[in-house]
Amino acid sequence: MNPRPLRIGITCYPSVGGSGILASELGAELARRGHEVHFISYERPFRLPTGPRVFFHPVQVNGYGLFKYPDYTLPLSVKMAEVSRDHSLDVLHVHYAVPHATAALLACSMMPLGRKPKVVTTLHGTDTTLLGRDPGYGPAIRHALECSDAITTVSAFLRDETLRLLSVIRPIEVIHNFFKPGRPRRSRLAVRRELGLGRAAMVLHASNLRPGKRIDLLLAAAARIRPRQVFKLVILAGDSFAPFAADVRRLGLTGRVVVREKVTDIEEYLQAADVGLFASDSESFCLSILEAMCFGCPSVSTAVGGIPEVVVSGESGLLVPPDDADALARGVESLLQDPVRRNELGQAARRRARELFSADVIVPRYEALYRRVCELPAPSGRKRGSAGRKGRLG
Ligand code: GMT
Repeated sequence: MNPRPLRIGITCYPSVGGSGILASELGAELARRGHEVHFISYERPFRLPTGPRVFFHPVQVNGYGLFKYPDYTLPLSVKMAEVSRDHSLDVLHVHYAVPHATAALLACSMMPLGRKPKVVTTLHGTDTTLLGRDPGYGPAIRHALECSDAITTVSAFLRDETLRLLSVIRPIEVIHNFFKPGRPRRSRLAVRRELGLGRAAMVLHASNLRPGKRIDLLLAAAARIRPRQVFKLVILAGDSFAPFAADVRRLGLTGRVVVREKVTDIEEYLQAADVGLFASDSESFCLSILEAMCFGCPSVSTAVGGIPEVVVSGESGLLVPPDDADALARGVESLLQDPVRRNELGQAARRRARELFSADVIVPRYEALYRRVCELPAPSGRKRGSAGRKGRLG
């Protein structure tokens, strides 16, 4: 007998950012698998598709005159409790601990006994590595984690950092991120034409441009790639690129850097990319590298945080030490000069993405986790708590 579908509440940051993208994709995949998914946030997540069994519940934030800072946590918790009650949610799955995990616990304490949903908290990165160190946040994050019914992290690196920085004594399950590429609507040629690439190779960077992405280092590396005329750096920016325009001019990169801001049809650009370039100084996973891998595009990246779990250097991409513009530039040059090797790394990257970080591998792990915390039977043919393949790295 097939077990009943689940009713899952998901809260994430709806703005451009890996945690919101992952949460949206997960919600869409869960709905496709027959579950009912309720997104609760201040805005509809930007990559959340419309479709059956996907609902969005906006949280209204009021700026009362008395408040110097508007409060989001309380109205979020009230909305979480309301949706949990009205839709008999089994699980509240919060992405990024602050303030979502605290709001979920508060919501549960507003619910009558026997009707409280289980709380699953997924840590994505700076909720541990930055806020976890902050004495104004750390104790509240630790408390929320200790009180969650399950904790997951998107990499083993982030699990270890969470144990180290927050001294959490609960088990933490590593469930890596996944990406399910959509079908590009335009051809590779049409996109290359739009970008004005001519015969140049396309070096791709996609990020929200936050300080940790080290756009300064990225541009410095691009300025050292020789010969210059063989490539263009295409930056898919989740935020305004204007603050970096002067650096582009100063480094003599005008005409070599093409920027597209707030792109939603990312697949169109990914299919056209030859090499990814990432200069981050901290990254729990780096979803953008995985997105490129799915299109057979190998990346040159700094070997920081969880990135070595995503890319095996020399096999499915190239990793170089952090803060080293020369090493990044040499890495890109080596792949531009050797299309055969570039293609081999790209194919290996695509295989690795499919085998370890695809929706078919990762989503069943979340389903199994939900059923486990809810003490519901697993689908027949699978052992309880072990649904889905455990990734080699899991
Ligand atoms: O933690 C953050 O800085 C925000 C977050 C986001 O929403 O973009 O990024 C993190 O989560 C992504 C999805 O799991 C990961 O791919 C990013 O590596 C991670 N960022 C950091 O760890 C700095």
